[in-house]
Amino acid sequence: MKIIYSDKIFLCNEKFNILEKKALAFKEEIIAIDSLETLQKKYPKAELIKSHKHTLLLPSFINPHTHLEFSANSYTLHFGEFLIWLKSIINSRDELSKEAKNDLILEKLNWMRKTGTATIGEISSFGSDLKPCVKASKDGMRIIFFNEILGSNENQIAVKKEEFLKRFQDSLKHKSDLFIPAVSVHSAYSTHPKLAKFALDLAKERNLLVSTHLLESRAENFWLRFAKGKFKDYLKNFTSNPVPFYSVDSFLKLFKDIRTLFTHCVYLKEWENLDTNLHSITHCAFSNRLLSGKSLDLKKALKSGLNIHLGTDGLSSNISLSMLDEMRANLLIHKDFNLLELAKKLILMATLYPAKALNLNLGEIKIGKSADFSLFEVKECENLQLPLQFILNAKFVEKLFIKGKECKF
Ligand code: MCF
Ligand code: FE
Repeated sequence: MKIIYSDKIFLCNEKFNILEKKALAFKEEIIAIDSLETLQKKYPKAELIKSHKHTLLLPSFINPHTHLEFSANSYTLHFGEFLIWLKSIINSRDELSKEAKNDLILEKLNWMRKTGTATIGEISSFGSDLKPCVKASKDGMRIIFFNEILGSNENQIAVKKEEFLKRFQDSLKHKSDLFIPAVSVHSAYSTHPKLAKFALDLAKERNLLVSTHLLESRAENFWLRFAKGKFKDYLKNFTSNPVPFYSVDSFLKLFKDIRTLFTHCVYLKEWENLDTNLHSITHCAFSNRLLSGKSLDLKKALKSGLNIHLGTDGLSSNISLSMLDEMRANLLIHKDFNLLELAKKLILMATLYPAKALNLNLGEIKIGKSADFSLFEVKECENLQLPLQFILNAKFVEKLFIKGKECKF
């Protein structure tokens, strides 16, 4: 048993309660929340963790959408419009993934932990991120490993299935509490229905989490809704008369009864066709600015009752994998919110909401939840201002705990 004291605690419950001068008693899970004195009396043998600084304790961040295999990108990929980016990533993906060796991915994983993230959802395109992700999970980081399937060529279905299955089975060998194999269907424009069905049947059969990219660009919107636009021109390079594999509705139907994280959704209109219990939206503001030319209407999205949470996407469409940087970007773009209210919401969108989306027993400081939390040094500040001031100023953790164990960086 351990006890940790903090000057301030963000519980990250819906009401966003802030505790002052309280302590947690914890093993792998949070056991009690009370004054330090009471907890020390109740658990006299517990080890006391006390910082000499003025601190804020909050659930560690969950970043449910990364692409670590593209971590070597800077200056390589082209931004400003989706198809320009897509062409550049298709041209450079082999070279970029060769550059993103084990050590670079491990460095990024470690940096994420330093910036307060204990859980990630990694979209694995090739499987070259498997080894470092497994290592990180053994060192104390929770990884949801989404094995990606994609391919549009009818003649390559069998090869693609086999290659996906091999990667999935390789990831399954490492399954543990902190390493969770899952499935990613890349997108409606890139994944043949036979491949999508194959991967989603596997997900249903094994009760796996699923992630997919949806309606992120104007080009994709035009393609799925009207079968025209820049996507059509681009696909004409490969087939004489390309047609979309799905309508928005028929794509959404594939995910019926499957716990799925839909990433981007900036052009989504069919809010009511998503399942509020199982479906959620991963909002990647920075990525949308670089690729999509449009931001998510967060007010409208939240009104739909769906779980909307934050993700950074990869360094293929961002300059940082820190959820704090992503929150700062969000503060700037969602101008139709009260700033102090938005700050609280964004912190929940990096803790409680992604935990719910991934069905994990964490993301909140509450008895019975996994002891996944971080401690940041903060300055004296009134509670009303603290969530905003924390987002504006915080960079690195003082301490990070995952399942009750302190991470060594
Ligand atoms: O989320 C962004 C933008 N949308 C789609 N895909 C990716 C993103 N960042 C990386 N990707 C990867 C994707 O997983 O890029 C490749 C896929 O492997 C595109 S290949 C059509
Ligand atoms: Fe992505």
